[in-house]
Amino acid sequence: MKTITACTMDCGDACSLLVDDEKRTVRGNPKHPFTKGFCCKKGGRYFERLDADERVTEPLVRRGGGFAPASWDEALGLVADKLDAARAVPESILHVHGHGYRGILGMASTHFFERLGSSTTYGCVCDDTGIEACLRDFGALHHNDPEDILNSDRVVNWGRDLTRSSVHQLALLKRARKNGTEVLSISPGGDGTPEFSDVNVVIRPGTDRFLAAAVLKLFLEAGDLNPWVLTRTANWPALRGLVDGLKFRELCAACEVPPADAEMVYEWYADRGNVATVIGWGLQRHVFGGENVRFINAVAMVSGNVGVRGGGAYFNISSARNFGSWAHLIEGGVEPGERRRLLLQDLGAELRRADPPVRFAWIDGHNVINQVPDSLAVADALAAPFTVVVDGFMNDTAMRADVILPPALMFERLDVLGSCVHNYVNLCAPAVAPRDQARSDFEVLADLGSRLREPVRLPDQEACLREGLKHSNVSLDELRENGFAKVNHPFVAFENMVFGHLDGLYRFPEALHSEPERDPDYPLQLLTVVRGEFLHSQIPESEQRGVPLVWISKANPAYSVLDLSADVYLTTGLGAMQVRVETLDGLHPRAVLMRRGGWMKYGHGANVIIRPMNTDMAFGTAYYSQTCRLENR
Ligand SMILES: Nc1nc2c(c(=O)[nH]1)N[C@H]1C(S)=C(S)[C@@H](COP(=O)(O)OP(=O)(O)OC[C@H]3O[C@@H](n4cnc5c(=O)[nH]c(N)nc54)[C@H](O)[C@@H]3O)O[C@H]1N2
Ligand SMILES: Nc1nc2c(c(=O)[nH]1)N[C@H]1C(S)=C(S)[C@@H](COP(=O)(O)OP(=O)(O)OC[C@H]3O[C@@H](n4cnc5c(=O)[nH]c(N)nc54)[C@H](O)[C@@H]3O)O[C@H]1N2
Ligand SMILES: [Mo]
Repeated sequence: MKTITACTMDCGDACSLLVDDEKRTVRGNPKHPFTKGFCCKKGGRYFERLDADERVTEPLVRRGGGFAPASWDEALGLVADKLDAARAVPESILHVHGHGYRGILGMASTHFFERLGSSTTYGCVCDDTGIEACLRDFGALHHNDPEDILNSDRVVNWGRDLTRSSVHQLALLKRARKNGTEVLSISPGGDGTPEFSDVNVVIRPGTDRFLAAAVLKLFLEAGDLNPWVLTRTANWPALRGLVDGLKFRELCAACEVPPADAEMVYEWYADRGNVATVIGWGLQRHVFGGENVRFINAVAMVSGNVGVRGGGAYFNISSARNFGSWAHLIEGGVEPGERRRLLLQDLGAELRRADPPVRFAWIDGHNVINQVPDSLAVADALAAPFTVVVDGFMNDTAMRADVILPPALMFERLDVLGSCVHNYVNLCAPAVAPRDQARSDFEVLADLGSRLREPVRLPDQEACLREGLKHSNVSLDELRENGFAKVNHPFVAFENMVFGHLDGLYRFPEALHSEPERDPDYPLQLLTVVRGEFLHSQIPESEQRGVPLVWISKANPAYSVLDLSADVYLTTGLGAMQVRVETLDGLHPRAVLMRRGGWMKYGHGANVIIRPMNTDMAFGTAYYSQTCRLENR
């Protein structure tokens, strides 16, 4: 039987899918206006993950040096006892939830642990830096409908590798190009952007704000600014004063973009017609990532391309924006209030410092040891508490748990979810039975809650879904009928230049920070970017054998001195890992490119040598500001 269901992976495309339970095949739903009948490799091959030999499909409890299978009754009984004991000091309980699964029901663990008054995390490993930047500028998180890119005369893509991160946006852009839309991409190179771009500009990683400021400088010098646009801003004089004081050549030098290229970017924005600005997530994973996004938004604004068809600045929308909370339907536990929060991207040190110490940790949908900086510190610190990991794979986090609980994965469980790119909401209907003993996270928590000495009772799933959808124009019945529905949002965001701030005006950034000096001991910069075939660390173990690969340009200063036939090490202030080096044309000479998500247990975990560093906004993680060197030893 074919079921209309949807992908719940952490990806903006949020595909509507047709799953055949007998043939165990996945296809894009042809009726879905965004998914249009195709899906990416990760989704298309998901049965390989569901059926993998290496999948954990029964509860496992640590005994001695290893794990022993246990019944749910035994495993949850043990967990309930530990949780009951820890509840005397609610802060000694820690909940860590990642990006492994999303949805209305996917909020269950967040709400459940809030009712226990547990500690939780703050800060972000993904996109909050850019989101905060957009909130400061626009006052709200909206962008034009993705289909509006078809109305653009030109697209300036600041660092989004659509060939890997979004096959459907890529398809839209290809359609636009057939109709004459031109695309200019700005990135450190070595990515898939040339496949969909007419022109590529190579930039020093982390420095887009200087290129954007150089473009603003040229707008000021040309002097033909749109007065209407400026009246829609609260602080134009501050930005003008700032940019007046900057020198075009120095700005170009700071981002290592030739002045002629910066002039070209200016012309792309200044010419007749509408320009859409696409902003990737990579450029906000730097210490001044937020400022990078704000200066790019400023270019979109000053050039008159915000609030118009064919224009707009696309960073993100919130995938949860169409849903209300159902947390108030839970019975038992404490009323939601202030909680202790540990900084996610420095979790190792935060756990070491925590007072009262964490005695019980629940980790779900997050290969946290692998994905946050200083993986070894996180692994060490998680050895002390009783740790429950809800995951279907024996990854770097699960292998250090005291109890592993096997979740039903996508296609095996129900949920409703949205997208951070488009405005459709999808029903993720169960299309196959959960394998072996796997149970949905929701059911696991409902069962656990009822076993506690003072129970915490989750409502039934249907009630949660209906409550979650209450404030949207979408009903659960409609979703059951079609598999998806579009939520009403304006096609053009901030039309007539009315912004989300109370006064309706736009806000420019008022400071431009210099890039930190290059460290002579670590003159290169490590970019740990997404890989096309897999999501984050959800990589089959068989793909992780041997020494991990990094790429550099032949113009990289390390290239001429390295002996590539001998062992090569990628070294940072935190440690070293052995790598293989290949060359890649077009990559910035100081960049070392690595595809992220490989596991520490195979020597592929880049976060072992990445230091916790904050970005400038929302406690984001500055992974890409990690400096490094390559050496033979
Ligand atoms: N196949 C696949 N798709 C995914 C994911 C996945 O793991 N696999 N993950 C999903 C998630 S959660 C996310 S957040 C997104 C990430 O999607 P992207 O933003 O596309 O990718 P990142 O790897 O985060 O960022 C790397 C990109 O940013 C560019 N870049 C890096 N630094 C800079 C800079 O300073 N300036 C400029 N201009 N460009 C820079 C790099 O050239 C690279 O193309 O992808 C989503 N989609
Ligand atoms: N070095 C470096 N590290 C990075 C980044 C970087 O740029 N550089 N980028 C970061 C980014 S953008 C992100 S979004 C994060 C992602 O980091 P994570 O949120 O840790 O993402 P995954 O590695 O995909 O791990 C998710 C886990 O959830 C599990 N899972 C899947 N479905 C379910 C389910 O239904 N229930 C449960 N309980 N578990 C499930 C999967 O098996 C997987 O082990 O990583 C960040 N890490
Ligand atoms: Mo992400």
